[in-house]
Amino acid sequence: MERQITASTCCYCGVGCGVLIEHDGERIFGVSGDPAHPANFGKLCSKGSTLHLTGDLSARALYPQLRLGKALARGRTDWDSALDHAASVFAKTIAEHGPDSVAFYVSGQLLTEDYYAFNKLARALVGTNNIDSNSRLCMSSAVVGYKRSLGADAPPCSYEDLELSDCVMIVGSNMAYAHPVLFRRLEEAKARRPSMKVIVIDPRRTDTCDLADLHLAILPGTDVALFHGILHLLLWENWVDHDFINAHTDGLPALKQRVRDYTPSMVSQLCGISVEQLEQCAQWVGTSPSFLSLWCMGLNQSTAGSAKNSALINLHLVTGQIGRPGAGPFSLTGQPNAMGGRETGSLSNLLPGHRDAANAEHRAEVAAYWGVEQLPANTGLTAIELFERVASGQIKALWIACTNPAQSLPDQVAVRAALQTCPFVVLQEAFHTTETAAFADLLLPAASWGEKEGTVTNSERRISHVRKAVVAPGEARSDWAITVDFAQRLEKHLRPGMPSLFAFDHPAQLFDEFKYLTRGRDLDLSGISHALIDRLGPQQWPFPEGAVEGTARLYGDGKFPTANGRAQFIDEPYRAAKEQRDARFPLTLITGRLRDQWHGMSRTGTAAQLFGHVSEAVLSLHPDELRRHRLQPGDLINLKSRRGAVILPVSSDDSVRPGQAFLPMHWGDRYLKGGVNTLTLPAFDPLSKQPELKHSAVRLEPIHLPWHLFALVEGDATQSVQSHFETLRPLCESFSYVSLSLTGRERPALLIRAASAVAPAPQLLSDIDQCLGLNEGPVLAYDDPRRAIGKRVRIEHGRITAIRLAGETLARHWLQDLWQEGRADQQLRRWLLAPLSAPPGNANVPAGGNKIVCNCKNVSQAAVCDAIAQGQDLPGLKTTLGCGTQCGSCVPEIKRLLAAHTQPIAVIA
Ligand SMILES: Nc1nc2c(c(=O)[nH]1)N[C@H]1C(S)=C(S)[C@@H](COP(=O)(O)OP(=O)(O)OC[C@H]3O[C@@H](n4cnc5c(=O)[nH]c(N)nc54)[C@H](O)[C@@H]3O)O[C@H]1N2
Ligand SMILES: Nc1nc2c(c(=O)[nH]1)N[C@H]1C(S)=C(S)[C@@H](COP(=O)(O)OP(=O)(O)OC[C@H]3O[C@@H](n4cnc5c(=O)[nH]c(N)nc54)[C@H](O)[C@@H]3O)O[C@H]1N2
Ligand code: SF4
Ligand SMILES: [Mo]
Repeated sequence: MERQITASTCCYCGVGCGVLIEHDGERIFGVSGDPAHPANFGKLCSKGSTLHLTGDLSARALYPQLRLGKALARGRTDWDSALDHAASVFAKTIAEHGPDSVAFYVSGQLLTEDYYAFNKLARALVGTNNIDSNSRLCMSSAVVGYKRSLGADAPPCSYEDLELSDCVMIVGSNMAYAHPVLFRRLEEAKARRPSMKVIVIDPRRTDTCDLADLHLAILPGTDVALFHGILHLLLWENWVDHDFINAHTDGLPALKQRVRDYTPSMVSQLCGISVEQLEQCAQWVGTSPSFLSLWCMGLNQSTAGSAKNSALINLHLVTGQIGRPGAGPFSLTGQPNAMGGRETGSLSNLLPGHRDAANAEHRAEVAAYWGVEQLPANTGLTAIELFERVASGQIKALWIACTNPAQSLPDQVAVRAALQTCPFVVLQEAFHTTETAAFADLLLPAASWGEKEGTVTNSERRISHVRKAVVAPGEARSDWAITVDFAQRLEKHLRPGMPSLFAFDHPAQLFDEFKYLTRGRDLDLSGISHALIDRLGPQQWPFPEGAVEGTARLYGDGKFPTANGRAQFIDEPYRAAKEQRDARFPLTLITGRLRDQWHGMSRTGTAAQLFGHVSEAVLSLHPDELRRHRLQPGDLINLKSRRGAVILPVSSDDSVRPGQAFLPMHWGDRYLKGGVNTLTLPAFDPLSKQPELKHSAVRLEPIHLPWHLFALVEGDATQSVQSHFETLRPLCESFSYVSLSLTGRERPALLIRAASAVAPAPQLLSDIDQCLGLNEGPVLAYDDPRRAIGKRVRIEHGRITAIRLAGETLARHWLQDLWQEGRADQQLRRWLLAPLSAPPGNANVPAGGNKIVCNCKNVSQAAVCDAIAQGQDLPGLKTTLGCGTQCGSCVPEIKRLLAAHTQPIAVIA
């Protein structure tokens, strides 16, 4: 087929950018930003613009696979056998143990049509409310916040409001990394109108702070105290909108009583900021003509997540800063279709159309629409509770789709044990490589981005059409189709002879059935269809039938979807995070995102160039903390929490405050033995049930692992990097520290670092060598078994293609540089054949300077620093090096390097 362009939507974050996919119907060649899409107007970030480089076929799930016993390996099967088997196991389980003995755990990365099919399957056919989504880890506190304060789960703002606002408060959001294109829009707006005030509230000094007029580095978990402290000052200074309060709100008197105690001095102490900073913040919030807040996981992922959301919305209500251009409480959604999940009611406590499962009237409405007698009244399980019930044996069949719980849920030791004991685990996945895949009894290959059709709703309530460009690889099928096919088979067991509830042949039919469940409700989107979006472009709800355009802003008339039409001030006390640091666990571990990786990295982890920015799992600590623990950057430590331990290197990073540590959430067990969520705790918010993934108490323990391994192997036509990954990762299991990543750009390679207390059995090393291609052929080797030192390098056509150092790995940076430069000179050969472990000369500089700052133009930190040292400014750097000229994701970091030029910068080793 000829090359063509299909307009679709990026599959990563909730900004929901439009992408143009260049393809030939079978392969995708490139992506670019869609200039016509109102979320991004042609821009893409470093992740969106590299979509075509991800998704290596050898990592994809291609065929259904089934195993008939936990001890057995999965074997290939066909779709009919797979789904018939699943239907009979589910039917038998339901017959023997009731509908609440099965559960569905789904994802904000499903499309609205997929979500709707799953929800109908669980509630109408199976008759259980046990359907929850990874949005429980992500947005559920925002859902509670909006519903309690404003009456409905609807972010009332538009992206345009970021550009129109006079004061933007970014709290618990690192939008420079997590919502980059929106951050670009904010950067441009502030450049045009420097009087706009930007406040960032984050314990860490993130790249987002680059735009901040004021950064409040509050102590983790103290947001409610801060918001109450701001409210105290707003009331004291009379920076409030009495008319709005009187006409449109309830509940201020009780809250006033409460915040009387949140004096500036008390709040400044609790939050670890100065009184002046607090006052400045309150003044801008209270006196700016328009005030907008943007927030994300720093508020939601907390045992006080609901209270944090409400306390922030209180500030908007007291100032009347809602329903106007540039104003409002604007929750940024994480996943591309976090909103669609909420609209279709795919959290256990919800029902389609922003209804509640606990509300009998709501249940009756939906049951009538679906043509079933009733919907289940039993309370459904939320994510954490659901996995607890899997562990205790109550859930006997679990269907997981489009999420990787063996990586992303907290308290992984317990989660993996639960998955291991569950009699029947189905996993509907696009990639066979995920941590959860190991636990699947039935693996169903799903079509993924570029291969499937449906809709998603972004943070500003805008519904976009996700269009299919290419055919899915192997036998992978669209999620809605898998779900509908399974449901039809299950119906034969559960509703024999009755008309099907799942007569869908196309995702547009699912959308059309769903949309009438929103009619007359706050989110009424009954006027939207796939065809309408194709005609008019992506639209914001509410968009009732007969409307000609969507709705940019809610609550402009001061009427709220509550019983009496008034918004509600919510009065909640400040409660500290569940796990406080103490003498035994003296550090607070914060987790969060990296710029160029997506969650468990099943997709981004297939593109070597996305490791250029951060190459491996390291724990970030303030330099004082390193000194206190007598650590050097790069030293391995044992990081322990009350639930588990992970061994990894430390780095010096003064963007983290002393007493805290930061670890990216991406590194699961595949990349870092144990994975980050071995450490995190399952405690959750009492209302939203969202777990506190952001904070856990940890300590550093010294660890002595004198035996080290370093390996690098290039992928080639016979063996891709991914297949090297799959064969080598299990071989490393016996080492104490294991870290895998990719490196390179044109020639991607797998990198392995490992360490253990003693040298492994020679057989293991020889097995590893065999997988690395270092057991035969053009290999130079030196082994000193007495000192347990071994080095092997494969040289083909004058270039290094594989490296393995064992015992000591002092020469790894030098060798990696030689590999990268494609050099294999006499010096290397001499070194290889000598009993030396250190590299020749003083070549052993840490690879910190190799860090790629600009991924689009492949510009390293070293190159940027050199140019800065020669006097270049930002425009100069852009002209000479090209960095920051494409997606712009690296501009905040370049500005930081420029600012740090006068003082030494912290290099991550
Ligand atoms: N590059 C990239 N982008 C993504 C994703 C990704 O995986 N990679 N995932 C998407 C998803 S699903 C989500 S949910 C979003 C998440 O987007 P964000 O929430 O913006 O990202 P995080 O890094 O998880 O957390 C944000 C910040 O919260 C801060 N924080 C921690 N504790 C507190 C606290 O107590 N109070 C305050 N005020 N701040 C605190 C952290 O230091 C961190 O900088 O990103 C989306 N975008
Ligand atoms: N410590 C810590 N843990 C966290 C967080 C944190 O900040 N800190 N953040 C939490 C948050 S906010 C979130 S959203 C979660 C995310 O956690 P997960 O949901 O586990 O994250 P992903 O890796 O995106 O999982 C999505 C899976 O779907 C697969 N997939 C991709 N496309 C398709 C498709 O079209 N169909 C199907 N069926 N599968 C597909 C991908 O290969 C991937 O394995 O992590 C949570 N965990
Ligand atoms: S900001 Fe980046 S990751 Fe998010 S939708 Fe846009 S291109 Fe995709
Ligand atoms: Mo998320």
